[in-house]
Amino acid sequence: MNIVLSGIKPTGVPTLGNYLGALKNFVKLQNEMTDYEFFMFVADMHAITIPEDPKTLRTNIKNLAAIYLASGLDKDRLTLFLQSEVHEHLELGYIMQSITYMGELERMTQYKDKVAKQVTGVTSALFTYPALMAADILLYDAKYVPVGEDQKQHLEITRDLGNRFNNRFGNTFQIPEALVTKVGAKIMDLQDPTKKMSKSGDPLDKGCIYLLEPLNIIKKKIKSAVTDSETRVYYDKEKKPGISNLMTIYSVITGLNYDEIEKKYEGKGYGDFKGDLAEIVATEIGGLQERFNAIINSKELDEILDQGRERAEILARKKMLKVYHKVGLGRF
Ligand code: ATP
Ligand code: LTN
Repeated sequence: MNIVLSGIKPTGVPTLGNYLGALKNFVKLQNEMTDYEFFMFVADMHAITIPEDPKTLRTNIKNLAAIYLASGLDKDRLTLFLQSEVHEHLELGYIMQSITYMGELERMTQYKDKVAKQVTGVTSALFTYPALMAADILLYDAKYVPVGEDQKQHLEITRDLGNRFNNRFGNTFQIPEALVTKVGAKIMDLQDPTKKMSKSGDPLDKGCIYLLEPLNIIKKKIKSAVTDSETRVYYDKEKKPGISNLMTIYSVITGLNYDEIEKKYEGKGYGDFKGDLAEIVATEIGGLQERFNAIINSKELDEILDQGRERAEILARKKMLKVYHKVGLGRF
């Protein structure tokens, strides 16, 4: 059976950007692609590429696993697991590093952005991160990888590495494809719509909506989102990035396209639009929070993660035996 796979790092509390750009899309695909197997993991090994407090990390890991389920994924058709519990990710990550060139890694924009922000203490794991990400995907022969736009470059390097390995050692990996949605692939910060809404930014950022924060705060953040001085609601990403970003959020949640939203708000101002959007987002996130609260301290969450690990391990072990053999490692 073909596999659709994705992962999110447990750095900070997931945002509305993660939900609309990745999680919601994943749920939609799961409902549509009934003859595919779905793998979703918590990319905890990726989280420690930047300094993380152990206690906070553990909480974030558990919360993220519960958020996956609360966002509407069907647990009966899902293999949900923690990256750190399936050791083969690191094994294959190292093999991938052995065929990755320094120059390729130096070109990665996510790395360059993080380095630009961090200045000191940049780790070698942050630099080699794309090799581990390639391993996450190739290990299971995933066919499709739904991600936001920011991850497209990492998918490209994954494809390059898969092809390189196949050419050098013989056919071993399926070459994956990124699945990026047209609308919602990049939700911007509500206070600075030129910047991606990001969970590892400033936790007090008024422009970032966190999935687990109180609904009244979420509403307030939407109502105080930065917009231009015009009042007519219409989409123009270049000239009106603020209102266009809000329209994207509106569109992904309600399913209305930009034209339909423009019509709906003809003759009305930003105030009406923002007020409605605040309610729409609060209802959507409110539902997620209810499901989250029901699952976060249940035994079920642990059971689902155990089953997920077992299923993932079977495929991962089999693939690694093949890889070691192809590369010439071990005593054969
Ligand atoms: P960090 O800030 O820690 O780098 P992040 O918020 O960018 O994290 P990731 O763990 O890197 O989140 O991403 C998880 C998934 O969410 C990826 O598929 C990514 O493309 C998607 N995603 C992240 N931020 C956004 C956003 N603002 N809009 C749409 N999709 C997003
Ligand atoms: N690098 C991704 C998270 C991630 C991922 C993956 C996504 C790690 N491994 C494998 C899809 C498939 C990120 O920063 N969003």
